[in-house]
Amino acid sequence: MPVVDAAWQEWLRTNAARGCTMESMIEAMVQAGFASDAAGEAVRGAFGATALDALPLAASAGGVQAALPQELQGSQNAQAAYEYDPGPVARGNTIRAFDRDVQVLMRCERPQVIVFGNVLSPDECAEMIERSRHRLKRSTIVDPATGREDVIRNRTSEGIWYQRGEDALIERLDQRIASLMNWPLENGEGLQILHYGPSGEYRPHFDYFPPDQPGSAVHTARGGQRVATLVVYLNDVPEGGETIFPEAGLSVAAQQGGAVYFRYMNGRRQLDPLTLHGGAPVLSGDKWIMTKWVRERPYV
Ligand code: PD2
Ligand code: ZN
Repeated sequence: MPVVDAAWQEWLRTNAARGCTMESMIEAMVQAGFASDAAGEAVRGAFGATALDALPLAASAGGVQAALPQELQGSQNAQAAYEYDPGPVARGNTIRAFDRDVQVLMRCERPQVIVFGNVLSPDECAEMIERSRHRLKRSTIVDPATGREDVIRNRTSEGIWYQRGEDALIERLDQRIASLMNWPLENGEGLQILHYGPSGEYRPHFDYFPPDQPGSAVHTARGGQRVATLVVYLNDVPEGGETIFPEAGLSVAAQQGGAVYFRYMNGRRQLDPLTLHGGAPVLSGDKWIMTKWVRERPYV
């Protein structure tokens, strides 16, 4: 069984500060191999053991936080329930995305998640891997308190950013993705390529910037809040490496050219806590992904 070492303590602190529910954190730790009582103890410790010890651990989603006094509720539960308004992605089982027909393989309404096939061709995937392979740098994570990018063990991957439209291939992919996500091209961040080696993972997190954290303002100053994410899989991962949504009990396998889309900000600017997600540990082979995050306003 894993132990609550410095990396796990950091994970507990960061996710408690980001407004994750206790249940989602316990579930993530159990998925990572902890016994449920050990996970419960660690999570309760992160939320402040003395105040919470008296409270029962409810089994249903949101139960623990719903039972808390107002002053102890996480930022997500203190707000009105997230309203699932219609997302921007086109209906249908095949979507014409700029220059390519993309297959819709699965749609989930709560949270809003769509799994696609055939977003990139095998040649395009190979080209993005090859041009990135020798330029990778260890990935960072945003410290919610300061907004600084730090290397931490919650995210064991290496990555590289491409400027929007920086050459013909990137421009074509940016256009295809903007068309698929049905969101203005200029609201997109540059494409990011990430590589995870054996046992590499990205523990559950939110892609949006927590509004109640002082560090978020640094990031939202340009383009506003993140609205949705598209993760494209550039290779088949033989075992592990799924994109997981622990609150929703969803897991998406990494298959070359496929992608997972999820939307977490609605038209009322609410943020959806059910989009807690992570990259499960790679159990064999390695994993390459390409990520597009889109903002509420032009990202210039
Ligand atoms: O590697 C993934 O599957 C993954 C999962 C969740 C990547 C990210 N989030 C991310 O880069 O934000
Ligand atoms: Zn993410």
